[in-house]
Amino acid sequence: MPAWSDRTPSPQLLQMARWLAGDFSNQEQAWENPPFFAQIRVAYRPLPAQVLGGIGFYVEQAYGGHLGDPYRQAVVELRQTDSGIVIRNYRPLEPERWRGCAREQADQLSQLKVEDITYLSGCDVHVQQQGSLFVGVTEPGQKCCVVRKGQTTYLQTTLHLSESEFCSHDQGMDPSTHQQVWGALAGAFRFQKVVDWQSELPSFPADPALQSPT
Ligand code: CYC
Repeated sequence: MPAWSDRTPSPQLLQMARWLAGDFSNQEQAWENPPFFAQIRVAYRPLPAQVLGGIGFYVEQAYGGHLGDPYRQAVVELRQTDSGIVIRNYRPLEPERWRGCAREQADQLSQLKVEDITYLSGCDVHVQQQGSLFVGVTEPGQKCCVVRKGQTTYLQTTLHLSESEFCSHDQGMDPSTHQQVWGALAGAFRFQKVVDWQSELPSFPADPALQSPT
């Protein structure tokens, strides 16, 4: 059993968490291609270690200029498995209560409990490291159900994360025709980090076998 199996994250998981921790903007892309890409901000705020017992983030997605009114709030948890990294997706039961916690009210995230969020089954993102890139896709099975404007869809998302960019492409697909119903039509959103929060990631004790007794 590797030393990082439960409490201590693997070096790979920590690397991914450091790259993800921050406030991202696609301003460059929005300027280059205004009809297709609205300006969006995505914040991945590290959660204190005790909230999920590992590495997690509180997420807010909002249109630029409307940061106080996010259109999506989520909690994600990074877990190492034998076959790679898995991102588990959760939704806050009372989103209003946590609004603003990605930025100004981040101190309140220490109050977050597992009882405040619900796990979205079928929505895990499976991640593989490919050189200096983490590549993720929704788990197989087309089970990540998203109802939008009364229409049931399944989510198909892809993620590319490097030190300098976070790219994601969320598409809602029709369960019978497999045609895209919602989401970007012109490819992935391309985000650059505008604020870095990696120093807020919880620190984990080194392998106890390497520590001298106190
Ligand atoms: C939904 N986006 C979702 C969902 C997931 C992700 C799992 C479905 C569950 C939910 O509603 O929370 C995406 N999860 C991810 C990604 C990762 C992950 C990318 C890797 C870290 O773990 N999404 C974008 C664009 C924007 C967008 C910037 C425009 C298309 O990346 C929108 N995502 C968006 C919307 C929904 C969504 C509108 C549906 C929310 C709803 O209506 O319920």
